[in-house]
Amino acid sequence: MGFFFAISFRALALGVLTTMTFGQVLAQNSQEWTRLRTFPEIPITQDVFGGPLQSDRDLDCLSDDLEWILASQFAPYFVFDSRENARQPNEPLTLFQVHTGIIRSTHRADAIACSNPPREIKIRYAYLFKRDGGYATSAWCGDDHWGDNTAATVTLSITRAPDATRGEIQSLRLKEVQFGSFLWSKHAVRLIHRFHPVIYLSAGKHHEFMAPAPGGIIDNSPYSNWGCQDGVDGRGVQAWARLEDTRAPRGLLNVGESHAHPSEFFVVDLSHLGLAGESAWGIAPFCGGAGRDCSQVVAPMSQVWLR
Ligand SMILES: [Ca+2]
Repeated sequence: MGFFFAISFRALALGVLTTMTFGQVLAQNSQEWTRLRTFPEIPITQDVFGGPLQSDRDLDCLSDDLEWILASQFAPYFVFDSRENARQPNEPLTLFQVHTGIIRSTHRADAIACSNPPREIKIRYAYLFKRDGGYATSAWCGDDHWGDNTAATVTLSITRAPDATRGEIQSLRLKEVQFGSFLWSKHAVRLIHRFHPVIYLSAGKHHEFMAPAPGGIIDNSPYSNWGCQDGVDGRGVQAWARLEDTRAPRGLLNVGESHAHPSEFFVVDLSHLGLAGESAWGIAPFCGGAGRDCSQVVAPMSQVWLR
């Protein structure tokens, strides 16, 4: 249980949105601001999969409380460009999904329903803005519009106990970090406080990068074919992904699984979170709450999530 208490405390501590300067963060955490090559295993000392149905409302064999703890442990840290032109106070709104790939049978006893754990768990973070501000540092590229949803995915590999007979596992290890055009370990990712990927967001477009650009400008954005400039100087606002909100069901921004996300327990209607008329599982283009004025160029929220 020690592991879980420790992680819970950390999760609570990280639930606060902070805005520190680049220099402050570097000064406090310089030894941890590293380019990742290997990653320590996290030992697990109790059963993870299975458990009572009432603690697993999205029917994926993982306790919904543990989903939040895992998501908090790897929650990203955002670094904006100093020329950002569209970020509203407290943005982005970060929703999360912890996905096992299992659909739990509700017709069998608990231990049997989840007796075949997956090899990995994927955590997806979707960060939402009311507006995309366009290529803020580009002379000839615009492309601003209502609504902006972008995602990052952390994959954890699972080691099962040699004598596992039910849902016990032995440890978790970070296997992959993916966002935008980038994938660790193919590309170097930066971590803060050991576990949290740092995501650099370009000015206006909020395109994702694993490091700031030399001189603050990327001449040929990897996110378009038009030679647009992405501004990525890493000298703007910094903010933790905040996975809790008192306006959300159970106070958490968990969206659940595609096959089960009852709205008493998971985020569905985003109107309560400042995005009028939007749903975390919406099938219409995401418009950042703008309704009819939307140009409908952004993917529906339902396409953001793993299934
Ligand atoms: Ca669950």
